Amino acid sequence: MKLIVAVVQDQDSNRLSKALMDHNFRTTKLATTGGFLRSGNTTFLIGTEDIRVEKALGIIKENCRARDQLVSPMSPMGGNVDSYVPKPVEVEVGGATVFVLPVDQFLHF
Ligand code: 2BA
Repeated sequence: MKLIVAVVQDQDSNRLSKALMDHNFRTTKLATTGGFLRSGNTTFLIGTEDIRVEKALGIIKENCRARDQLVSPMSPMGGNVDSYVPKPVEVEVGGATVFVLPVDQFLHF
């Protein structure tokens, strides 16, 4: 058994949730925050048999897309400084960041 941990953008989370459910995957959604942008994203926990991992990854890939997001860099002094007008820079936020972990034990009481 494997645990798939997938960090996705909030905009894709409902569609992904529905697609996974339509294919009988069990999921848990966590409201999370990206360390870099400090904005909300969604983390899915998906426990599944080894033979279904590729299917789950395919569904994640199909339902999540990369988007460009503008970020205002902090001043070199840290925080906001009146004379410092930061120029926003664009970063591409990926469709999904996925980790596949082995599961030692799965208990369901
Ligand atoms: P954030 O940490 O908010 O990062 C959002 C996007 O900002 C990243 O997209 C990347 O394009 C950019 N970025 C992140 N750190 C950067 C840095 N030090 N310098 C320049 N640009 C940087 P993604 O790579 O697609 O990541 C999307 C979200 O997935 C991340 O949101 C974070 O919540 C999660 N994530 C990505 N890699 C991770 C990892 N190795 N471990 C845990 N979570 C991760």
